Amino acid sequence: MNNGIPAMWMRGGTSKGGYFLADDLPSDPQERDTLLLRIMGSPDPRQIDGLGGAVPVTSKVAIVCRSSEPGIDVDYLFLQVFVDQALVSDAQTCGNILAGVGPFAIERGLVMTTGDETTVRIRNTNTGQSVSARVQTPNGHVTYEGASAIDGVPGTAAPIPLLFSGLAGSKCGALLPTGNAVDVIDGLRCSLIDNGMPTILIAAADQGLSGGEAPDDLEGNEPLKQRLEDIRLLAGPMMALGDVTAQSVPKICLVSPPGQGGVINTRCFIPHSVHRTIGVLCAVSVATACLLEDGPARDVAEIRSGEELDIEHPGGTMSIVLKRNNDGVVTEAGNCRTARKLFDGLVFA
Ligand code: NQM
Repeated sequence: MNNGIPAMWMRGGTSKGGYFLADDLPSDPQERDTLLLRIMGSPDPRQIDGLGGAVPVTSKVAIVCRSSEPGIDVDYLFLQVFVDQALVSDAQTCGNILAGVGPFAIERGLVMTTGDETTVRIRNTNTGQSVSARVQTPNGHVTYEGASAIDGVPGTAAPIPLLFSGLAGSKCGALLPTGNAVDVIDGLRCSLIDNGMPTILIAAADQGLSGGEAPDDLEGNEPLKQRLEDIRLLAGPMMALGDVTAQSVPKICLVSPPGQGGVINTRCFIPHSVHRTIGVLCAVSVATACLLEDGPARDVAEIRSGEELDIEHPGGTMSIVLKRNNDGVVTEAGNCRTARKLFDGLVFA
């Protein structure tokens, strides 16, 4: 390992992290995690001795290999490397880092291009869900340049449309793990939902908030953070996640009426720092909660006709397309991301 480990650093959506071929990392999970902590510089709030960016969304890892699953090109394992704890968790996936998986798989020769656009079929091994990613490949090469903008990232880049299926109950076994659209936890109305990301929805108004607060203000509100963590720890077993003290799921999302023409406004705790935008699958779970018959999201959502739901967040809006069957059940979800190759080389541990 002293000779360096092949790694590609990429921005995927509004996240950033290291992309590795599975064969380039130790197969023993404990050995692998020790190495990844060292590469990221964790535990340390500044990650000064590593490549992590000192916040959860820049301390992420994708491990990719060819898939043995029929109809799937590559398997993607997502790992969250905690910033200030010696913890690496596979308990969640990440739809933002996912945006880089298709380009990475093509760049590493795991998938051949098929024309100006190449569809990469990806299985997320954290959850078993599958997703197809459409990557721009003019002249047989991945291009990162293009005209698509996503809120939370300056400038424009090539679009990478993602289409997810089989999301319901990704970690909790059911879309509504308690069977209810609303549960009351310690006197607070919550929706516990998992359409790709285990998420607890709480009305911002129930915490005496407008929902438009800046992430730094929410992060500085210690009584609020403690209250939300208490709720999260109670919700973990109810969501079939067990003791979630050392897990990055469930996320907590404060919801409020939209203010920018979207469907709903959000502030997400992931789970202890506040997201500057929103996770892709967290947004899918929030969008799905807007369509439930009851709950904090439904109470404030302004649903318009059509399949597209714009989820407002501190950095703008994220558009989620939900496809429903004749019974109104969400069967597929779509979102467009972008990605950028930042660095390809060897990382030393
Ligand atoms: O929900 C952050 C992110 C995410 C997760 C987090 C994500 C998703 O924005 O799909 O992308 O919730 O830890 O990178």
